[in-house]
Amino acid sequence: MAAAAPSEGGTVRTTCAYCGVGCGVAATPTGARSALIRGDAAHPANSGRLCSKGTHLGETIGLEGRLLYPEIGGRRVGWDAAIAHVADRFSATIAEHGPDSVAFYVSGQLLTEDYYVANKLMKGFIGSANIDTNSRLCMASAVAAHNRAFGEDVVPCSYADLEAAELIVLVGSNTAWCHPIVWQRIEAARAATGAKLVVIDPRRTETAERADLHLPVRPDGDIALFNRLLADLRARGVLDEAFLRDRVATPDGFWETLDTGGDDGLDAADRAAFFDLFAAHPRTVTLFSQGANQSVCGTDKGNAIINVHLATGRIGTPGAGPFSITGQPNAMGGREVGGLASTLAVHMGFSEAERDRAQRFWNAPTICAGPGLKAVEMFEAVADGRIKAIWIMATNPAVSMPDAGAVRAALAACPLVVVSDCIADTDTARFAHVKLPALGWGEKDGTVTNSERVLSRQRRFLAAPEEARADWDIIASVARAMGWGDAFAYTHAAQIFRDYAAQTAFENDGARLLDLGGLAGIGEEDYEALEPFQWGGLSPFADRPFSTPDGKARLIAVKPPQPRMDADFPLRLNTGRYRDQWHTMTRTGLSPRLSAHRPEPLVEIHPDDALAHGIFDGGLARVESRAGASIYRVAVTDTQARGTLFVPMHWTDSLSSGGRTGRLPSRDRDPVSGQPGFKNHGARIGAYSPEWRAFLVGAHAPRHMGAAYWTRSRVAGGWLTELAGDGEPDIAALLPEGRRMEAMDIRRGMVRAVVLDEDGRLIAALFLTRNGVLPPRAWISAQLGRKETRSAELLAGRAATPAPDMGPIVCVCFDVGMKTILAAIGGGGLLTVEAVGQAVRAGTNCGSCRPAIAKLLEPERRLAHG
Ligand SMILES: Nc1nc2c(c(=O)[nH]1)N[C@H]1C(S)=C(S)[C@@H](COP(=O)(O)OP(=O)(O)OC[C@H]3O[C@@H](n4cnc5c(=O)[nH]c(N)nc54)[C@H](O)[C@@H]3O)O[C@H]1N2
Ligand SMILES: Nc1nc2c(c(=O)[nH]1)N[C@H]1C(S)=C(S)[C@@H](COP(=O)(O)OP(=O)(O)OC[C@H]3O[C@@H](n4cnc5c(=O)[nH]c(N)nc54)[C@H](O)[C@@H]3O)O[C@H]1N2
Ligand code: SF4
Ligand SMILES: [Mo]
Repeated sequence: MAAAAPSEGGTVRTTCAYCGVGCGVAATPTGARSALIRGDAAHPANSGRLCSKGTHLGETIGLEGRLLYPEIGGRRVGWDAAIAHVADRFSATIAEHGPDSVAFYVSGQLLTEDYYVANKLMKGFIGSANIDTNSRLCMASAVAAHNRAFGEDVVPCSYADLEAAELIVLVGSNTAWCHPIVWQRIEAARAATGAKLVVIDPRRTETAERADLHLPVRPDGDIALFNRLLADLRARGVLDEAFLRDRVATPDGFWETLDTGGDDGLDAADRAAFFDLFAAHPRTVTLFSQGANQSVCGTDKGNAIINVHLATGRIGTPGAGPFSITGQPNAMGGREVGGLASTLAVHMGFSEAERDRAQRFWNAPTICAGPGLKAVEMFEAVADGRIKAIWIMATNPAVSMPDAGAVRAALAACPLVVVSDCIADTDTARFAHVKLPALGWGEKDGTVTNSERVLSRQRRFLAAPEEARADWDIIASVARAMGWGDAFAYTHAAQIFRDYAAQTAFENDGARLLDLGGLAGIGEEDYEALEPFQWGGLSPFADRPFSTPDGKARLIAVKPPQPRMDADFPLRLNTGRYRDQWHTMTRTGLSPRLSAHRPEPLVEIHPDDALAHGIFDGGLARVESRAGASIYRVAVTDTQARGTLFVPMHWTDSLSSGGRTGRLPSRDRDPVSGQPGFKNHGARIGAYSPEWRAFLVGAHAPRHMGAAYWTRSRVAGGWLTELAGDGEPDIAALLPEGRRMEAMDIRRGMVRAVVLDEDGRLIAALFLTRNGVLPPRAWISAQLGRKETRSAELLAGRAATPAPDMGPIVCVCFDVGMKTILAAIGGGGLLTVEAVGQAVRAGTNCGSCRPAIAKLLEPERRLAHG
């Protein structure tokens, strides 16, 4: 790998703000708040490639919506006052109610340095372990499964294993959408080596569409499937007896009690095809993600997968292993530092010896007594008053926690809520007594670790805006104000990194694989220039004992769960992600291009279920669970299994009314890891038939919509809002001041209104109907800010000579719609994604839409192949 300079000719090498693939980014500032974004060709994760989210990072670095000054009670204050207030209130609460009456709720989007300082403050100085992270909602089950099997939370694989594998199995991972560069590596490897792909997912995702074999497992049917696979491999004699003898401890009675009952929901033929593939290909990588982790039996799922790899010796050799991929950019760094309630620090637990070791290393006045409260329990403790002060950093729990309504009630009743964020008006910040402005991506400096244990620098290439400060700096300032000046005298991220690296090595003596002792003396210049570095090597357990006392890995006996059923809520609700949105949309929601792919939250439902419930494609439906209700646009699709629904996690109260999925999931969680089961809840659905429907495009979005349903998404000149409601719509309230023209179309029950500014530029347009068809959104949105368009056209909502409707946008880089692609395929007899790219450019930049194009090509290909 070429050792490129960290910054050269104004270009700064950093890493992507989004997923755990951890792609290298080369950013070249082009103005105070703008930059040219490219992939970093020298980064081992992506070798220069970026997906749609990474490609469009430049659209999200403006100052729109930013929190720029500290606030107490909604009023701007100076930093000194804010820090003193937080420190005094935390100190007073601890003095009166003890250390466990306060908590930090942090995030895999913090840097390793931020995490380290927060963890040290809470566990060593405040003396509580009440620090947990949104990784509890994300990786906790994988962490617990690793600890049970390997004795340490170590991912035993590398991306290079994908290129060396003969068989790649994806369990509960929509890789094409959520880890797109890993996906591109998988697709390239398949093309080069002919490796086979199996996708295990109840939904036929774009990932599954591309598989050699898709197994539409029933929700939480994975343990039944993997236990049967294990028994089948044993019966065939393909277990690795030598590996089992030398490297694995098998509990007594493990084979005799291996539970192969339980319903995986699969056809016998599909299951047999999978077992044949598995038996035939020793070089197997099993990637798993949220379909495994986010389950009330998530830890057991992880171990069911790991068991199969241990028993076949498919671990620690090139092209083989169980590979949990991380979600957030620094989920792994948080696990390494130990900023979770269930680890002490640097892969250590809470034994007497470990607590003593951490206390001595930190030179701390105290040390937490044992594990702290995990995320769901933490907010329950806020609700019942055990926790009286909480500091939330870099996460939006009012949206992303299960039963988020209960979280909101807890925050509303909490005496002190401190929120550190980059964005001013998040749903969580609405509950904050104190808001602290944090530096965001491109402004902050530190390190992150990706899914394959590669530690990379995130580097600053933008100036700090106004008064925003680094998270570690904010936390250290509060620690100093609480009286711990010596231990938190940090002035540079490199000092913190050195402490962290030293702690991983402190009295380690080979007990823990995580040992960054070699970096403990790193100077500021070398830290600045630090190249991506993989700890543990490509294959950590290839030639090294496992991290258990006897050096052997463990098979763990796991049982398939009872199917979850609820007669009043007979459908199974699954929740997850869209290709081009990131979590609660505080960044991706600002990008018009990223918003084009899925402008509204959809509930996906099988055609038979839609028919049975009287709901239709494009209509609206109310989804209800025991925790709450939400409204979605309906997408009827046979990619959804019968009896199941899928909704996205992304929309917030800032971006919708009623479209917020966080209302629906219950607090049910895995007993070992404490991770909530976001993917399998009881639900019911019914049509929502509003008296009127409307859409509004405008330079600014009104704050109050007066509609039962509204959701908004970004378009080039402003916002596109979809609305629906009952009774008389308050049209005047929806429109801004300006020169208004209106047309009533009584026959179609349609109201059309446009507003121009004094220069004649379009600033808003509203189309409302009681029973008709609304015009397409794209053309009128594109007129925002323009003054050339004739008013008759504006009121019609379409051009006098309409351009062909290009359909929903598939390729966001080049704005290519589905109808354009289908026309090119049909007209040119195209058979490959490459040919489509040559014809209409779609798929030729970031490549995130290539699976969607491949899907559009299927009918043509089937015809061609007879
Ligand atoms: N575009 C985009 N990418 C992202 C993110 C984002 O917000 N947007 N977030 C990042 C983060 S933090 C994370 S954690 C990852 C998550 O990445 P993924 O885990 O790939 O994403 P999800 O959509 O949450 O869920 C994956 C799949 O699990 C399936 N599933 C549900 N139940 C089951 C089951 O019982 N068994 C099996 N086998 N499968 C099941 C779902 O149908 C879904 O398709 O994505 C990261 N990347
Ligand atoms: N229903 C359902 N819910 C889910 C999931 C699901 O699949 N289904 N998935 C879960 C998973 S896996 C995850 S990871 C979570 C994610 O959920 P969240 O962590 O709540 O989601 P984000 O929108 O990423 O929130 C990050 C916040 O941090 C801010 N921020 C960004 N960078 C910085 C920074 O450097 N410093 C500070 N102080 N703030 C910053 C952003 O503006 C934003 O407000 O959601 C979980 N919730
Ligand atoms: S795959 Fe996409 S979102 Fe994930 S790190 Fe790479 S560029 Fe960023
Ligand atoms: Mo995540």
